[in-house]
Amino acid sequence: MKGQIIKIISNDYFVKKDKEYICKARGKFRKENITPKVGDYVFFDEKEKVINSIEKRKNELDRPPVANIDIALIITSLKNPAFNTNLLDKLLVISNLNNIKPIICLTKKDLLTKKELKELKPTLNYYKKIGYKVIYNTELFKIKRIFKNKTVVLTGQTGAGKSTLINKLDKNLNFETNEISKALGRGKHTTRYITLVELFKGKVLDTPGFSALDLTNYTNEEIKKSFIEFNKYNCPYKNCNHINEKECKVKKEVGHNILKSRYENYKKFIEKR
Ligand SMILES: Nc1nc2c(ncn2[C@@H]2O[C@H](COP(=O)(O)OP(=O)(O)OP(=O)(O)O)[C@@H](O)[C@H]2O)c(=O)[nH]1
Ligand SMILES: [Mg+2]
Ligand SMILES: [Zn+2]
Repeated sequence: MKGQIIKIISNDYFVKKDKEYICKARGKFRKENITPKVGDYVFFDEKEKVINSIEKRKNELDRPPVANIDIALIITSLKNPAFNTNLLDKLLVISNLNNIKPIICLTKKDLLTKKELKELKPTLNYYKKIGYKVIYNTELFKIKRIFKNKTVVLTGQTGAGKSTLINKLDKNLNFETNEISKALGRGKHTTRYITLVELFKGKVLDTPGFSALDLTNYTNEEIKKSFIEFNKYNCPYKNCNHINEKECKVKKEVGHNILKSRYENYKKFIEKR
C-alpha cells in the first residue's frame, strides 16, 4: 500500500492512506543511511505496519527534514524576534537551490511603530523588486490561495509565528504556540515535530523553527547562482565571484541597485566555511 508520511516521532512513522498507520521503518534504511522524511511517499505493509520502500523524491531538505515540497512560506518576523535578513537570505538560497518556490511571509507588523516600519520598508520592497512574492500574515485571503494542489512548508525562525498562522487559516487546527519569552525561557522551540496536514485542497507542513542555520551543504558556486539579482550583471571576469575582482559590476551596485545587507550576507555565506 502506498501512503505519505505525515509525522515522525522517534521511530514511529505516521503514514496516511485512507487512515493513519503507525509504522516502523525496515532496518535496511539505516544500513543504507536513508532517513524517511515527512512528506515522503512510502510503500508499506498495513498488516505488519512496516515501511518497505520510499518513492523517489521530487526534492528534499535537511533542515527542516522534509520531502516533496512545492512552496516554502518563509515566516519572517519583523520584531520579537527581530527582523533577520541573514536567516531570510539563507532560506531563499536553500529554496532556490532545491527547486522550491519561496514566498516571504512577514509577521508581527502590529508590533512596529510607524517609524520602525518606515525604516524597514526599503529592505522589504527590495525583495519584491528582485522578484520575490512578499505578503503579510494578516493577508489570509492571499495566503489561502497558495495551497491548492501544492505542498507548502512553513519555515523560519523560532517564535516567528508559523504555528499561529496555520491555526488562523483553519480554525479546526490547534497547533501548540507559545509566547516567545516563554519559549526561549524553556530553552526549547515550541513546535517539536514536523506535521503535515491537508489545508485548502493542498498540504501544509508545520516545522520547528531555528535560531541559526548553516549552508555547508551548498557550494559557493551554487550560493552565487541563488542570489538571483546578481546574475543579470555582466562582470568583465567570466566567473566573477563579486568579491575581490576589479571592475566587478555587482560590487559597484551595492548600496544602489543592490541592497547592502544582501551583498554582505552573500559574502558571509561564501566566506564562512
Ligand atoms: N503581535 C503578534 N504576535 C504574533 C504574530 N504572529 C504570531 N505571534 C505570536 O508569536 C508567538 C510565537 O508564535 P508561534 O506560532 O508559536 O511561533 P512558531 O514560529 O510556530 O515557533 P516555533 O514553533 O518555536 O518554531 C505567539 O505568542 C504568537 O501569538 C503577529 O503577527 N503579531
Ligand atoms: Mg510552532
Ligand atoms: Zn562581479
